[in-house]
Amino acid sequence: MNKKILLIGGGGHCKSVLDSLLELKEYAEIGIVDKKENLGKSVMGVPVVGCDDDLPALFRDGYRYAFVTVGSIGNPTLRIKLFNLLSEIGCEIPVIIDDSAKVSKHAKIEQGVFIGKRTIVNAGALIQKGSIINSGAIVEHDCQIGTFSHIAPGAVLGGEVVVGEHSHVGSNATIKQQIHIGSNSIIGMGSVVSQNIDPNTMAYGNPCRAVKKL
Ligand code: JB3
Repeated sequence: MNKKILLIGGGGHCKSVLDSLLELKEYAEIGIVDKKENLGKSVMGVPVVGCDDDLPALFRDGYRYAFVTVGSIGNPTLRIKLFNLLSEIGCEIPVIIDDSAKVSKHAKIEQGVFIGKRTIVNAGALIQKGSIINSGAIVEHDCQIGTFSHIAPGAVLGGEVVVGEHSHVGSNATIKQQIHIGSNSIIGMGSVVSQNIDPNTMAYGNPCRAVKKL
């Protein structure tokens, strides 16, 4: 085991990912990349080894793997920018799945996806690149989660739900089977969604209703 990995962003979401990663024992060395002012600090005992400008040099130093650990609550722009930067440098961007998650062998999980503690991802689901399935979320059979979306803690998606790219489903929201949530949309926490939600829409409540265009 001589694999080295960088986690990009050393805040709250990094702690969630790091906790899973440390349990997996897959990497010999872990380093964090954050803003310049955080150089020399550490997160859960893991050092901040550089900032974004240092990424090419760190790659040459043997950090061949990297993972975006900046989270997103409704705006994934920074996650996307950092993911693209890692791809340009040539870093291998893995999938990180907490060992308490139950992910079907018949689900497809693309690169850069984080699947947190006590989640369920059932057969036939497709989780596209850069998405976050956060602690305790349930993504039922045949769901599709678009790129860089975030299914927040405890959200429940019934079978064949489709979430477009760059969208956010808030904590404890419940989405009825076969519902489509458009791209770039935000579903407020605790919402109960039984009708399709358009792209670029913020919606919340029970029943969930569109409240503004984004
Ligand atoms: O709700 C949950 C369970 N998790 C939330 C997660 C999904 O999103 C969490 O509670 C937060 O709301 C949020 O986590 P995140 O993105 O880690 O936010 P924060 O705790 O504010 O930490 C952001 C970190 O990214 C800080 O350490 C910043 O210095 C760092 N950062 C900001 N911009 C950056 C950049 N790091 C790098 N490498 N490059 C940047 O451009």
